[in-house]
Amino acid sequence: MKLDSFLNATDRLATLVPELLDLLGEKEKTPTGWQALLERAGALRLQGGKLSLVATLYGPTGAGKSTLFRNLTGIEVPAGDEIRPLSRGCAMAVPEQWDLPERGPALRSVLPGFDLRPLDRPDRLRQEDGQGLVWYRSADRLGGESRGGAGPGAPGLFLVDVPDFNSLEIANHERAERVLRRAEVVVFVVTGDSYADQKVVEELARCCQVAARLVILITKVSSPEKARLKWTDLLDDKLTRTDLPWRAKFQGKREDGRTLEQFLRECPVHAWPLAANPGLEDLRPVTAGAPPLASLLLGLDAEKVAAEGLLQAGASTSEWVGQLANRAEVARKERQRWRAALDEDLARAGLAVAGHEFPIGRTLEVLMEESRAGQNRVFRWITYPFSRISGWLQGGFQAMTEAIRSAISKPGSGGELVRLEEAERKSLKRVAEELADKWRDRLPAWVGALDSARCRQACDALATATLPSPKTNWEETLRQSAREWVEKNPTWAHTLPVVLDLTTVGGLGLFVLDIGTTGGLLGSHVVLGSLGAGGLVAGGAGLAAMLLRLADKMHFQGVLEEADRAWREQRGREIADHLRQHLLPGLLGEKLREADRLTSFPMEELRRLAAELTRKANGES
Ligand SMILES: Nc1nc2c(ncn2[C@@H]2O[C@H](COP(=O)(O)OP(=O)(O)O)[C@@H](O)[C@H]2O)c(=O)[nH]1
Ligand SMILES: [Mg+2]
Repeated sequence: MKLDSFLNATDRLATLVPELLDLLGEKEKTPTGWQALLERAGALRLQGGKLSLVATLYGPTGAGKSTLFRNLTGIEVPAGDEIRPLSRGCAMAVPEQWDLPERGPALRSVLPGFDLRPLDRPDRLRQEDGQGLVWYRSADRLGGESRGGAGPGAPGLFLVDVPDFNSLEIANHERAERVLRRAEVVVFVVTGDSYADQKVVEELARCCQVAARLVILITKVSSPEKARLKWTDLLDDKLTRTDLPWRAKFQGKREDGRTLEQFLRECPVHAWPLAANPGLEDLRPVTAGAPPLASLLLGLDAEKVAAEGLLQAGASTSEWVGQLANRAEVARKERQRWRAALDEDLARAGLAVAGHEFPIGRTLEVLMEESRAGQNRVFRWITYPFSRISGWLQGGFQAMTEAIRSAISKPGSGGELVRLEEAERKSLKRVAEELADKWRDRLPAWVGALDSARCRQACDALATATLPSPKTNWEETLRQSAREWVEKNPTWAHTLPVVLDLTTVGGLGLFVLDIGTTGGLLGSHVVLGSLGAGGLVAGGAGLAAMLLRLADKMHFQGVLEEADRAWREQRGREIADHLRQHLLPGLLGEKLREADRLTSFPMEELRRLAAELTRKANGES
């Protein structure tokens, strides 16, 4: 197998997968196969060429694991008919001389990440201890068979007795599973009474998923034949019935393409009949022609089995990572929809702010600039007798000039004419609060809650941010339309700068009309015409009304419409951007970064790496 590419894929996944799980908020325990992959790949890297195998006993409490361990290794671990569970620690039999201090580093390279300590007293194993603590002692023989050639360079077999997976002491389950993840070989020990227990069958499925080799040992039966009958009942009845959920658990594929069920059917089965003082001589294979348990363990080809262990963990991970990527893609779409909805809200908020104001200052300035330019250009010869402008129109011009002049001279007086910045700060405060309220009420579950203190802080940050000054692009539209008006209405264009005496008003351009609603100038005041000729001032107070009536009279409503539209479009966008930059981060900053990271997450790479963990990708069949 192409070991390098396999290990490199594992390394990269070790970075990507936890990040993705974090982004998805998946905090549950990761599957055994994934953890097994990390454990085994780590061990393989450290061990270099000479591979050792880890074999674990695994089974429910009282099944006889420790009794078997004692019999195989001669190491006096606590075992027997006592208060359950009996042991809480893990005991490991190491090949002879592997317990020498100078072999510490080599030993640690077989079980990287475990806390390995020499087993000085058997009762160590009764005490509560941390995860990953393994007590070891050397055993020169296994079941009376010499380990043979166990020199410093030879591969070793490390046999581990672990606590149970089914007692009330839940920490025991984790201790046992931790060793299971590392172990290539599993001896599943179960009594004849408990072979059909739910927890037992679930753990059996887990072993089929991660172990390279699995051996079944059925204890406390009256005869090997009884063990065989029970095992057949499990395989042919319990695990195949379509009305029970167990069948489905064994239909997943192993790295070589077999289903877990097929694999289980091909595992060697041994029986250890009931005895007052059980010895290894009573332990025999149920499967015809199978070697004794100890020879079976000692006869394993370390290279081959270690590679299978790695590939098996890889295959089970590959499938899981594929599913993870599927979930991530669904979540990514969700995040993108959420992002788009936020953008829509911001755009609407921007338009609401811009629609509250009409840039009267710049509009009048541009109108007059273009009128004057027109006079110089083409209408020089036109003289429009000022005296022929109707009285009410003159009055209107005067009233408007006066209103503007007085509003400008008393800034902040609360009238319709306000400085752009002042109008916008007020509107921004309102829309920011509305947005925060809306978002707080409708946050997707994965964003979590948004507390009011945070909303307040974000709104404060927005209030202190410098407002962007409007770009002048919209004025081009305005100017174009003003120019057309001048061409079509030379007489009015000639009159406008003369009668609307704003030359003495400074800084007019900075002022906007505060329209009072969000609909824009024309959305809120289109009552032109119906007001009749009651005079510019009489038909409704206010600059907006005056301006509209003047426009009606002088036919420049089109210019106002264009100015209004172009302004709202441009300023709306600018304000939306401003909110995006100064309100959004305070409210949802890290959630947005997470959503963006998920959006840009290298999903294709993830899928490719997952595929690289399979035998197929490694060029084997
Ligand atoms: N292993 C084994 N134990 C047996 C058998 N018959 C009775 N026992 C008793 O079952 C108990 C098994 O306990 P232990 O080995 O501590 O179980 P563990 O919790 O799996 O480690 C011991 O008291 C054995 O003496 C048998 O056929 N095989
Ligand atoms: Mg035990």
